[in-house]
Formats: sequence, C-alpha cells, structure tokens
Amino acid sequence: MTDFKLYCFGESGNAYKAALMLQVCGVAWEPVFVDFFNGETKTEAYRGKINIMGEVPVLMHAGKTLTQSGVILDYLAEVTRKFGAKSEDERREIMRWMLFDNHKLTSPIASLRYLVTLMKKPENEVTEYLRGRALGALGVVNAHLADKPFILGKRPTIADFSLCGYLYYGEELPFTMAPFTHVLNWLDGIRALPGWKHPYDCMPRK
Ligand SMILES: N[C@@H](CCC(=O)N[C@@H](CS)C(=O)NCC(=O)O)C(=O)O
Repeated sequence: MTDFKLYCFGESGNAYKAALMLQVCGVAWEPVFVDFFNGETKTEAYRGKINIMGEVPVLMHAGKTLTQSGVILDYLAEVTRKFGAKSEDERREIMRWMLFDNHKLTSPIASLRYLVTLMKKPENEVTEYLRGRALGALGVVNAHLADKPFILGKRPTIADFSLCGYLYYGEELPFTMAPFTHVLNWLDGIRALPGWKHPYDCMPRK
C-alpha cells in the first residue's frame, strides 16, 4: 500500500505529467491501470466513481480525489514542497505556462498522435491543422528556452513537467523534434533529474 494512487495508462502523456512528478519527488506511489483503449473512461462506473470528466490522470491521496494534470501537479508541489512556486510571481508564471500547455501544446500533440500513430488514420486537413498548431506551440517553448535551462529559469518546476508530458514518446510523435534544439536540451535536463523514468517504464500498458 502506498499513499498516492494514480489512475493512468502508459500511452497517456497527461497522466505522465503526474507520474513524472511523483517519480522525481521520490515518493512511493502506485499506478492503477485504466483500460482507455477498451473504453473504460467512457463507462458509467468510471465516470460515476472515479472521474465524471472521463479522463486520466486521477490522483487519490489522503481521502482526496484530484483530476486535471495541472491541479494534480499543483497539489503535489504543495504536499511535497518540491518543484512549486517560491513567490506569487512564480505561481502566476507557472500557471501561465501550464494553461498554455493544456490548450496550445498538449492538446494538438495528443490529438495528432492519437489519430496518426495510435489509430493509424490517414493524413487529412484535420491532421494538417493539428500539426501546424503543435509545431507553432513547440516553437514558442523553444524560443522561451533559448536562454534558460528550465521554464522558470535555473530550477525545474511543475510547469516543466506539464509541458514535457508528450515529448518523450520519440518515434510515436508524428513530426520531427530536430529543429527545436532548445527543447531537446531542456528534455535532457529533465531526464537527468534523479527518479526520472520514461512513461512506459513507470505506467502500465495492456
Ligand atoms: N486536461 C486534462 C486532459 C486529460 C486527458 O485528455 N486525458 C486523456 C488521456 S491522455 C483521457 O483520459 N481521455 C479519455 C477520453 O477522452 O475518453 C488533463 O490535463 O488532465
């Protein structure tokens, strides 16, 4: 038994954001496999008892059930006192990047990978649109990281763990990361943190 239970599955970069935080905080945690590809998140049982939004990640801890990766990261920063804000300005800066991540970076990358790589759908105007949005957002993160190793500067925070959620899936990403050299260096910096694991090495898959 561990204190932290994370409902997740290996292919979920959103769940990985929380799993990575748990890993680098060095806390004991237990993954609970959610069978997304067989429709578990759509079931009444899941929506009724686990998450009405029908999504992973879900974190259970100390009698609380938390959903939305950004909320989970914020909660974990508070209870572990690691990788969080040290001032009100930092708190807002973290929120700014996590909101950008959820809307502009993770959203098109996750949808594009789902369609092209996981569902093997042919390229069309939807995938073209999503790729344009994903590459545009990656360009923003790349420019921001041109003069700093982490999103807030010298130290990693939950903003980094949110933004990197989908970026360690390598060949599963249906675009090349090569032009984003600052992003690649930043990913190396996160990978070097003690406790770091690849998504498929810390979350179960069928
Ligand atoms: N904004 C949410 C996104 C969560 C999300 O989209 N999770 C996906 C897996 S990566 C999911 O569970 N989808 C289930 C579904 O759409 O049925 C977060 O950051 O937690």
